[in-house]
Amino acid sequence: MQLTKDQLQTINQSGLSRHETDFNYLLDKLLANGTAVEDVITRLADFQVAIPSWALGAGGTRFGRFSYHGEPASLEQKLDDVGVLHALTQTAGAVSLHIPWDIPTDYAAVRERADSLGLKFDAINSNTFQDQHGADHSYKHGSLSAGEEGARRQAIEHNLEVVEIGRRLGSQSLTVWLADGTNFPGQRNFQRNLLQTQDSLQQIYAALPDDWKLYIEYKPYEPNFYSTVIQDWGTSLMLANACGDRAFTLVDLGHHLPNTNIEQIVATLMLKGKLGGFHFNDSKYGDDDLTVGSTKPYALFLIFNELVYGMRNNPQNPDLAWMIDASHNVKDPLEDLIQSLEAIQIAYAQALLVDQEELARAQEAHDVVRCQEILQDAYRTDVRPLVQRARLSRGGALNPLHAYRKLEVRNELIRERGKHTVATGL
Ligand code: AOS
Ligand code: ZN
Ligand code: ZN
Repeated sequence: MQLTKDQLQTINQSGLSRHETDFNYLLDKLLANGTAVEDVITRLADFQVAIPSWALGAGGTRFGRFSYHGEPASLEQKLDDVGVLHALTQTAGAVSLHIPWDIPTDYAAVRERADSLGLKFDAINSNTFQDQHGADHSYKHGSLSAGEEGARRQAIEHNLEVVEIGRRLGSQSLTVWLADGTNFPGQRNFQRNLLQTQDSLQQIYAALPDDWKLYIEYKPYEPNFYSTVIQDWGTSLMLANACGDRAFTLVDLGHHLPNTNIEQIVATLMLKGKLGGFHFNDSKYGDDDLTVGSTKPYALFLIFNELVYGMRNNPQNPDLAWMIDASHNVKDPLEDLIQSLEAIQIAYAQALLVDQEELARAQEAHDVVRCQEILQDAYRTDVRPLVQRARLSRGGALNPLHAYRKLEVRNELIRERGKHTVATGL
């Protein structure tokens, strides 16, 4: 299924006059504050977030999975779903694949399909957290950190194959997330595991094409519950430094122990030019992978505030690879992703409204009260008309969720693909 701009324009009609009123009201206020409104809208319109191929079907937990209807069964169908998201939101202009779940059979056809939908291939993901059918070695006791040379070699080679697949699709970065770790004290040797991991990553890094980047994701626990080899941003940064200039740390919002100050991690990494990528989601307890902005929208705003500061002031940090890493157990995956994209755009817009110069002056004067007021003024602004404006400027939907329902996208997908579908992936 493919949505056309004409279809969206027709649906947009009924909401346009309301939008104009809301937009002009906000415009008045922002212009009085000296905000460069056009610039904010351009930045919002340019901001593109990758959709991971594994988030398009229903997720699940180890206790069960409740499937959704009309889920994509092939890589082509996954691209179509991202195409729908992009047509509606104009913010999902990239897809992040996962190998072995998404191995293309016809590369040219896949590239062409993505092209016609306006999609780029962002970071590609390897998988050494599951044993693959017919594999010679098991990852039960580690992959890139494994003591057994055979398992470690197999894991390194898998990553190189993933790079080759990504290269043929036009992707330019590899994300490595390792489940490697232990469940019990004493189970394995911390130092040896870390050294093996460093050596494996260096081998992968050495084989990357010159224009590729390596993103190293960290996570404190799960699936292992006593220790994880790459447990935090410090370990990731250390490994990235041991690899070289094109290796970076990747921050997944759910990969922190409760109350960790993620915005400060972002600031530190950007200052060092080592923040490479970002996985958005939200959580209450752990790596819950819930809809972005559903639980802690203010935290998301504070993170974006540091990202905006970094993007303006840290030329040493490269452009970031943005991705949503979420899982959907009780919602329509596409509706959930639309909500996540909207939450990201809202937080970004709010952060763009922060008057950085005034904040710096208030900080200098130790006016703590004023500092808080400046941040919260921006956070409490209803920026949705700006987000809508950015979307309209690219031919998207005024209200993506409303359009999605009005066009009965899910019913159409069920008609095309059937009711009993199982998406590949997590
Ligand atoms: C796992 O917890 C990580 O968030 C990964 O980024 C990702 O979900 C996984 O690699 C899926 O392939
Ligand atoms: Zn992640
Ligand atoms: Zn995760």
